[in-house]
Amino acid sequence: MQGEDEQSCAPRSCSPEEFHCQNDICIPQRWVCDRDNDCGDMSDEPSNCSTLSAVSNTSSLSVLFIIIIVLVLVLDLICL
Ligand SMILES: [Ca+2]
Repeated sequence: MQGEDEQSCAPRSCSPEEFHCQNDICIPQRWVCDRDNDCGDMSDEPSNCSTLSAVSNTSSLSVLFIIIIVLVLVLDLICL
C-alpha cells in the first residue's frame, strides 16, 4: 500500500535515507526539521515540525523550571 503511494508521489527517486523535497531535490533525512532551509523551498522545514520541536523544548524547559521552583520552595520551608 505505501509503495503504491510513494510511486505516484515521487517522480524522481531518492534513496531510502534521503528526503524528497517538493522541488525534486534529495537531501539526507537528518537535514529534515533541523531548522535549516536545505531544500531551498522550505519543504524540509514544515511548520508542524518546527512547532513540535519548539513545544518539546519548551515543555522540557518548563518542567526543569517547575522542579527548580519546587526545590527552592521546599528548601525555604525547611529553613523556616
Ligand atoms: Ca533542513
